[in-house]
Amino acid sequence: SSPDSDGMTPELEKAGLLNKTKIAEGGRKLRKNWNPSWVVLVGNSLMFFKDPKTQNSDGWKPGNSCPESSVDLRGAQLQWANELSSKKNVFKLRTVTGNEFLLQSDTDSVITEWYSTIQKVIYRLDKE
Ligand code: I3P
Repeated sequence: SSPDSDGMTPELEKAGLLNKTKIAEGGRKLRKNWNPSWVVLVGNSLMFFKDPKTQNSDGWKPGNSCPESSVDLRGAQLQWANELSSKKNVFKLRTVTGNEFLLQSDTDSVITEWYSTIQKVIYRLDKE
């Protein structure tokens, strides 16, 4: 049987390595601290894992390790934000709770794919 034969496990949309910094918590501005993060988009959630080396690229294994943090994409806002960084290919994700993250990749195709995939999930949730 498939790993999701009960239909209860949310679908893995995308996973990969991005540079990440949180820039606001509950609307309060934070000091930037860029770090590589293993980012996993599953169901309505974007999850950030600390150590990319403990993850495998071909899948998301629940119980493998604990996400460092998790973002609910319902009502979230996504926008390109190259003016907010000296780095290229930066977008900003803002949650309904006022948490803001910058995500970045030096590879153009990687960041555009992440942007459109996250945007698709946000649109889907808006319509529900
Ligand atoms: C910050 C660090 C960040 C930089 C940020 C600096 O300095 O260099 O990488 O953001 O610029 O303030 P520090 O390590 O002393 O905190 P970018 O790489 O995104 O440009 P900023 O203050 O203009 O956001």
